Amino acid sequence: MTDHLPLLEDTVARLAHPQRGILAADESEPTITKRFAALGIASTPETRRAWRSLLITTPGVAEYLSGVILFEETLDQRTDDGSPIVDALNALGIVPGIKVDRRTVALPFTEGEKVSQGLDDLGARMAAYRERGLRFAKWRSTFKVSDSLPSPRAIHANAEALARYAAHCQQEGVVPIVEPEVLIDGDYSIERGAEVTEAVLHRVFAALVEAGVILEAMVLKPNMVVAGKAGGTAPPDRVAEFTVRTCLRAVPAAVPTINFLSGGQSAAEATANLDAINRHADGRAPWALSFSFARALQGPAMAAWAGQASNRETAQEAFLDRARQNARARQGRWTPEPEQVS
Ligand code: 5MM
Repeated sequence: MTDHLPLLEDTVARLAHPQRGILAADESEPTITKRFAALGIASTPETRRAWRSLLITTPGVAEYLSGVILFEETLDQRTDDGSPIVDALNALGIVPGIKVDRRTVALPFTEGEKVSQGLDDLGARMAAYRERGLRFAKWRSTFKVSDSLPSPRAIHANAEALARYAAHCQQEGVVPIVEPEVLIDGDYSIERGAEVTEAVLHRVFAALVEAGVILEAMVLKPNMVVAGKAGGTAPPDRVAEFTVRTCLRAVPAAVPTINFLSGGQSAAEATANLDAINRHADGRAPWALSFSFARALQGPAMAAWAGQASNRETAQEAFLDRARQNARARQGRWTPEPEQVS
């Protein structure tokens, strides 16, 4: 049990805000470097700071964001006007959080499957994060799909790690975002994506319950159920049908909010699918169904920015636009933008 229940309840209620979602700005250095490199942007502490400052200081964006997940490096960085980034988020009423899993390593006796690291000293790290004003954390585990993968061994190892992480968080008054990601890579069908996602979620929730995690004080961040990238694109109504069915089968009603990752879908696809999920779930979902996107929120804005200070305003407009569209989609109230006539 934890002495921090009121804090946990307050945080999760703020994160589950009915018109908002979460921005994932927690790419580790190798990941942000890859995203920048694709656009010819150098990855340095200063370019990473400038980018993340641009995002969170976008005028009006607080209307659409309940929380922002940060990467450790950002905790010591400041916005362009000199405010510590955590303080700037708090001033905007956006809950600051932190990614705490560390690099993945190969899991022995599997076909190259991975397990996320970072459990050593996590209790102490969590207490320090709470002292710094961080109210939630995030841990991601990934699952590769083939006809025979993920193996029961990989599902079990990652579910255990997610559960131990979540328990450490709650013991220290930090809300855990639990992120089991069935990867989009591969040529699998949407039916196979549903089968794997359901198996993973069942095992993750069994581990969370065994570890004593308070389901009412967590956020689930899963993949939407889609076909593999090389398996053809399923239309939004199919994605919605399989995603809602899978969640109804595997996610306890005590969980307040499910915030999907975008996982390599285009920004437009992720929004259309989130909207379809909310429309399909209307009246039968016990949880909020929102977003915790990185690429699907940041992608168009990062391309517009291209590392140039002179593009800052255009990039902020693009970011605000994605945030606004996803906030509509998380209410099932999104309408596609009319085609631009040139
Ligand atoms: C799946 O990645 C998470 C959501 O991002 P997308 O919406 O782009 O799929 C994201 O929060 C991710 O966990 C972080 O960017 C950290 O990733 P790395 O690869 O750096 O651990």
